[in-house]
Amino acid sequence: MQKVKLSMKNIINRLVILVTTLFSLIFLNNVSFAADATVEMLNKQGKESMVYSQKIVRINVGDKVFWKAASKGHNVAFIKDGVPEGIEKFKSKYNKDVEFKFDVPGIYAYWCTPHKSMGMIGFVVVGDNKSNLDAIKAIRYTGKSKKLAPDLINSL
Ligand SMILES: [Cu+2]
Repeated sequence: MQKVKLSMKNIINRLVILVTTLFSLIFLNNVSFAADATVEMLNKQGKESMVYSQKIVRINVGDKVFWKAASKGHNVAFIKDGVPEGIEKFKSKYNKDVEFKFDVPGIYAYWCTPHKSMGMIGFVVVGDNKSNLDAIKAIRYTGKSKKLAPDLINSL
């Protein structure tokens, strides 16, 4: 009986070590610059509705962001004057997964076209470059997004 208990304890201990190792590997990967990032478009996350799963994403130059259409009725649209100079207009289709490769450093502000005044806004910071921060601050948000934007922009 005692022996069985001990070996069970052993197995559990080994499992704990394994899980902890896996967790720290995943965690460390996220803390250092992730190669790519995934953002989910959601109807609900916690107490928030109409929301991107991550409001701020930091990536390296040349990295891709993947937006997953986890809920229906959303898209990703770069905000006019909310992206580095020379970046073309970008607007994805509703209900579709979409990916964008960020080759120019700077801040990219985007929103969901039908929910842009409901707080469905997001930012991508590429190459830790905030040279267009003034332009980002000048974006005219409306509704709930107007309340959310200042804190987000301050934490870019
Ligand atoms: Cu939306």
